Amino acid sequence: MLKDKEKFKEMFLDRIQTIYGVTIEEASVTDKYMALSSLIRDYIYRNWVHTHREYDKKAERQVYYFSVEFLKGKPLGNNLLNLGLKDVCKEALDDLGIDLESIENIENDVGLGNGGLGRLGACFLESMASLGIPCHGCTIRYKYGLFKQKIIDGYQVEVLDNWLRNGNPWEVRKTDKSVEVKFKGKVRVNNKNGKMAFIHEDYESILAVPNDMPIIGYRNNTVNTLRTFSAEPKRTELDFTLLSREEVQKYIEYKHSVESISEILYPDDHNYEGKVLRLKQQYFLVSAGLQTIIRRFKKKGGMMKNFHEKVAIHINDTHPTLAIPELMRILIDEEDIEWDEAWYITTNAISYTNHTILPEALEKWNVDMFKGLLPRIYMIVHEINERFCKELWNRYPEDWDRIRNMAIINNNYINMAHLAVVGSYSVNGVAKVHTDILKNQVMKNFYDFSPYKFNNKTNGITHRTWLLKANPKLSNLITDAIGDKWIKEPSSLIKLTSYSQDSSFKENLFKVKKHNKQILADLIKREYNINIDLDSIVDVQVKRIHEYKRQILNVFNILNMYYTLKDNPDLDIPSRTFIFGGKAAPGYYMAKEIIKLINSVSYVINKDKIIKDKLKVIFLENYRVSLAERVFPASDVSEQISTASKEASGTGNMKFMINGSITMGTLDGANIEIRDAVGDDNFFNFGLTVDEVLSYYRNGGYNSWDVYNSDYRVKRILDSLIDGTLFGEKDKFRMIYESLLNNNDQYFVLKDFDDYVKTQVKLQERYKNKYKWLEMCTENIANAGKFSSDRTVKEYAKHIWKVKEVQVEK
Ligand code: GL9
Repeated sequence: MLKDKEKFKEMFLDRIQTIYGVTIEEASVTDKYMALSSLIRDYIYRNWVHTHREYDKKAERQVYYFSVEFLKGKPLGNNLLNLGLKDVCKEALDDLGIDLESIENIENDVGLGNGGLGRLGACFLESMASLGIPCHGCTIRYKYGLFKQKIIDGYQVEVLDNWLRNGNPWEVRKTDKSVEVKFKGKVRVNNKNGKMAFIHEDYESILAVPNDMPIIGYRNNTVNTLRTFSAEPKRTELDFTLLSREEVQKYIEYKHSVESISEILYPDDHNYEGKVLRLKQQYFLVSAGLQTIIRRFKKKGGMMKNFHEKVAIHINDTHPTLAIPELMRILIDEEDIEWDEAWYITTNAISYTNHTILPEALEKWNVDMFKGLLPRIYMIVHEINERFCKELWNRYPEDWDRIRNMAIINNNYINMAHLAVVGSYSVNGVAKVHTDILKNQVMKNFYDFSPYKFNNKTNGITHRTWLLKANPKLSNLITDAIGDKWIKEPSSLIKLTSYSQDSSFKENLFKVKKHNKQILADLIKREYNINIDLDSIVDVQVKRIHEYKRQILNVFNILNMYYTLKDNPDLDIPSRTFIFGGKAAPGYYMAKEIIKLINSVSYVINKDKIIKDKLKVIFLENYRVSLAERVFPASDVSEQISTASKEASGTGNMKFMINGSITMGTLDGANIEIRDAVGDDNFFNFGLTVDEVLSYYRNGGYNSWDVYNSDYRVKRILDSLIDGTLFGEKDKFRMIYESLLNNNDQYFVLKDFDDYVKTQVKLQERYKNKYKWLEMCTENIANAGKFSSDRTVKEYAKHIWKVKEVQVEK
């Protein structure tokens, strides 16, 4: 019914009036947004229920994807697109004098994630819904998503992201499906007829209330679910008049402590902090998730001994690893199943993805803290460890070093990655090189012990969000050339290869890029009052700010260009626009200094008339999914310059590629596979390789002072960080200076500098040949199909989860 414009208008107007009690003239943009979104949500409701019924009937196995992060962005536009309602909605609203874009703009990003890992989860959910893979996302309904970033005086300032302030029109609260999660207390062991029973007593009880958000497949009647849990006190309707002051006080404390569990998303990426609240969040998620899954499974007549055959539990990184002991607990304590059988079911239900090898990100929980919070779960982890170590002993008698090295509990800490590997049937990395590093270095012992568990699943992105939605002009151009099959089958983008020599296609591609640059330029003008040259090379590095991602290297190249231009303002080079965006973890001082450095460089360069506007540097405030959708389509160059071996995969690299940007990159993560796909001629590669970096690390690094002393450019740049010549203040960026020189440049910034600069010069030369450049763009788009998350999730479904696609009929 919504497919008809007149009907659409009628229903929309009706909703505004009945729900918000206002006329269309009186309605605020928020009223209109709420009305529109809730209208769409109700419209899909039948398909939503129907999808789940079809899954129960037809699916042999269903997937539950556990992740503490899902970075969705704004749902409205995606939902309209996937339902095929975008055009009719726009036309209907136009008739009413309402601009759809302004409604989309006021929607809050669903920012329940930090970066790549959380965004990957969101891409996977979209792809799975679009393919009809029976998958349900499970996460925490954080009251505040990732902080909003303000830049004040060049520094990052964090502001709470109160994304639920106006309510969330997409979610449906399922109070009746709430479950109880238990913390603290004691475990009493009962010996019943020679059988042990474990009774958890004096615990603190918390209610986990599910809220479901629809994940709408692309024009296939399928609506999957993202279930988010909020933590709430068990007793809500208290009669305070009957309570003493102390009791009221105690209740309020209890309420706060409960609610704090689902209050904030930890804003740290790649950084593990042993905070008890985080452990609470992790257990809260897996316990609530598993309980609702099992309840539904049994209600549908499932037998627990077959649980693993019907249910696949996937843990996205180690954060939900407690799913392993929690499933054991439920099977043993509640379902009365013996250890061995419970272990069989658990280790055939659970699979695990590792997303990083950075040691600072690997979770290790202090035993005493863990025991206090989760006494019964600790007993189970302890037992898993005992049994595992025995097994190791049988296999490697007397090899104590190895056993200690592989143990789950060691030195009073619980190693969550070890628990994840031991308790799951599949362990995958997220790009070939990352999986190789896991197998041959970081988890070598585990790979030797159980090689059959390890496999690679190179990441992907949903091309429907990142191309079809974000870049409609390019999508139309592609469809005009090769038809629209690529929307459902992204591998058919390869047909564009034959257009790489077609000058009219390339001319159009050029126009599309320029159009997208104009949109971004307008935004930059509006927000920062900076003019950017549409003919300049738009060179972009957007991602979390981190030393290993080496924003500093990018800045150093810019400073080098700046000095070169100052020395010779008439140099014949294409003008360049360097764009940065990204958040720093609030407690990560170095990352915050890097933001200040970028802003300071931007300030100095943008106002310098001598270089004749040949260089512009912009730091985009509050980089997030919805802003990213403006950035990728407008970019020419994609900066993917992490220290080789550090970036497990990267996914921004893929979003750039599919929008026709050329990668300037190290051979790290999925960059390697991108280069293999497009070929050396269509990729600018520089820097140390993984093997070289690892070999340096084994031999204690290198001496960065040597580079300082031998390369006058490096010396000049580094000196300017502290001598006051550029930034007007002595010692301004001493912290960065020290990390590169006296702390030995852990990330090889200075080591890779020369090659990076040379490769940037090569890129500039190549840009001068417009058609050659456009040929490269075309090749990149043509080969981006394999980096669609459709490909990735199909691999997960086939090789890890063993689930089949289900077609949902109308
Ligand atoms: C990450 C890796 O660092 C990325 O290289 C990878 O692409 C993504 C998704 O697999 O996972 N691991 C990780 O902890 N983060 C990643 O981006 N961090 C954040 O999500 C902030």
